[in-house]
Amino acid sequence: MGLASKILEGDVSAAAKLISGIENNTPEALEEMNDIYACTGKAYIIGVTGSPGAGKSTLVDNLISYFRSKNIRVGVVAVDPTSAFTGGALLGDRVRMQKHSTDRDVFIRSMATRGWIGGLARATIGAIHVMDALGKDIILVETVGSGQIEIDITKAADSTLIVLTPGTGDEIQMMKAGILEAADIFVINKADKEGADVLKMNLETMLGMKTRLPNEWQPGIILTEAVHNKGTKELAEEIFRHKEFLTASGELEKRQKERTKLELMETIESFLKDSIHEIDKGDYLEKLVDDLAKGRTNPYLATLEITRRLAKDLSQLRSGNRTGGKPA
Ligand SMILES: Nc1nc2c(ncn2[C@@H]2O[C@H](COP(=O)(O)OP(=O)(O)OP(=O)(O)O)[C@@H](O)[C@H]2O)c(=O)[nH]1
Ligand SMILES: [Mg+2]
Repeated sequence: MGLASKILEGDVSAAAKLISGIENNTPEALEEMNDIYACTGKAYIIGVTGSPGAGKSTLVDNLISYFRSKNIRVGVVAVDPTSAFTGGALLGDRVRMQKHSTDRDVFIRSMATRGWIGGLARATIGAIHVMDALGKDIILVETVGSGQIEIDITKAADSTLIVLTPGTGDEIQMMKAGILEAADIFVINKADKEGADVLKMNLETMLGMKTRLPNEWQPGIILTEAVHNKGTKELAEEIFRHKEFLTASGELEKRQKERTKLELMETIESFLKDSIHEIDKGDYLEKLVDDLAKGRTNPYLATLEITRRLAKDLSQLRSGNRTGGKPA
């Protein structure tokens, strides 16, 4: 039996294997994804982003417990694209979420991304699909909010939570990076620290400056003390309120469409990148680079030549010369 059918029967180790296959971009993984795809699209996806150490994992841990108390099955993808924090964060996540490790209705996966930025959004969406097919109702995606990748990943979520902490000036950095725009719900964590009220006021002012249509979602601001499990219920209720809003307004469908588009673009992009490296098993490219160095061609002419060659390869693929093909 293939991984896909095992996953559809709830096999956790098959799910873990397929996620590794997606990370490594194997042709088998692409085929398995094709097999599970029809059984995805049911889970609700919650993105949790914020600065390193803001308390995202602690919050996620609290939310897992809350959802489990409602008998909701939970998946978690913890993504860390910043290599400097990887070791600590992954270890931290494992320790923090360990209490759920014996619960078979909780599936947690950390994405080891040191030096591996390309394809991150693709692999994350892939992992989401696998967890969805595994029968998870809610999937939480934790990312460090530092740049473009997070903006892409927030596009993949149905509800995006931005976690801020008092006295750090995070909100200014995130506003500059355009991350605040992506928030559906603001979480002010570490509300036990001084400055939570000031941060709340600042956020309200920032939000007040934005003109919204009457039927547009107004991001809520929830205060939490994740280490003391305070504010979890309020946060979960705000997430459900947002979910209802999205469903009633038809926005949920739009977000799902946006996610599919991102997935398609990422998949095609990595397919093409791989195909370029596949051309003539690398030899062709090396010769071209030699020609470039010797001034016999230039990057523009070479690009035209490569794309023509690629088009030829791909048309052969379409006519069945290469079955299966290279994965995305
Ligand atoms: N004082 C205080 N500390 C907190 C609170 N929530 C979390 N912390 C602490 O903040 C530290 C970081 O928490 P994490 O949950 O690992 O934060 P994170 O955002 O997941 O961190 P990275 O994944 O490394 O970016 C831990 O020592 C937590 O105990 C809170 O409400 N108040
Ligand atoms: Mg974390």
